[in-house]
Amino acid sequence: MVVASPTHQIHSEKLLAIELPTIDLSGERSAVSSLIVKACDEYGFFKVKNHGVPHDIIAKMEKEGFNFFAKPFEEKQKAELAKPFGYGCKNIGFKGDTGEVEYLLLNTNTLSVAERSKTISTDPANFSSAVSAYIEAVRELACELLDLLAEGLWVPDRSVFSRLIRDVDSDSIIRLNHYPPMPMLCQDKDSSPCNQNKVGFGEHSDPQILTILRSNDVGGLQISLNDGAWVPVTPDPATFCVNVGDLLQAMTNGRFVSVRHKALTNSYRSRMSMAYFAAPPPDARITVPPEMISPTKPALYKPFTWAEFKKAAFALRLGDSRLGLFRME
Ligand code: GA4
Repeated sequence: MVVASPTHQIHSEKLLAIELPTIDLSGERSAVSSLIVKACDEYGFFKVKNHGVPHDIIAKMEKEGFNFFAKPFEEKQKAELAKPFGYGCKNIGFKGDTGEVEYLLLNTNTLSVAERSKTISTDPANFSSAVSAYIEAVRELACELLDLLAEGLWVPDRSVFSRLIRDVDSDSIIRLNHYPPMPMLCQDKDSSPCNQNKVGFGEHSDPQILTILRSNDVGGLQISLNDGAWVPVTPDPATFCVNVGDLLQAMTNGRFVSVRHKALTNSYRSRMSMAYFAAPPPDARITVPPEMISPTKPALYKPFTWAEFKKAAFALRLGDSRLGLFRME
């Protein structure tokens, strides 16, 4: 059992530190799949190690990211946000949300990455090959995790979830978030910091199926547990942090919950995270495997397509909950 150990409490916000489950993917398959299901049941968030994504692929991607964010603002703006893809600074989505973050949002389609690279890098071929290699490796990891999930849930159609991601029309995206250092505004008398870390990316859940996140060694990610406590996630560049998205909540008939999370800036150091959001093709119908519906667990959500869900997500604010719109009456 994972035990929550209170470390510090800052002002009125309850802040606990727990270690999320770290799952070793090199373990025995059926044990690994049970651990993943358990982590999704208990937290909706977990870390994976021995994940099979080669270190040099991650390192190249990270280097390209840092090189890009180190450029002067005017240069970065050349990769202008052709909504929704490209470079964005502080503005999130279309409904007025903001945060202390700059980012690059890219479609995972190889041709589109190659085209976009021309405005992002002075060496577009290099940028595009780093991004494509990263996308391919992380997609493989996402599919493997989804297959393990199906196995752990005893769904006979083992590729029921991963098939959506492998589809050539999959709408998966990749996002590099850079949180520049933001000095804290105050320090209380016993010199423990006041809760002045700025919000880099506000509280939200991810709309897609699964998110695979990797960050440098600077913390900032916090997840919300169901009792309302915010839990900082210890950064670990050697692992990927995985979380359930809204669609996986719908596809498991509400068994797994897409957990709300946020990212705060650090006072002294830059945080950079790279998130792969695994999504189905726009016209894919989001349904629940029949084994997950029973007279005692009737269908919670109406069937809908990813395009319909995405439209609803973009019409709402970042922190709004969207699945409620698709609940059965
Ligand atoms: C959250 C997850 C991904 O970063 C993202 C975000 C998207 C955006 O930044 O454009 C959204 C946000 C995210 C959820 C609700 C909508 C859409 C901003 C926003 C207000 C790229 C995504 O797919 O959904």
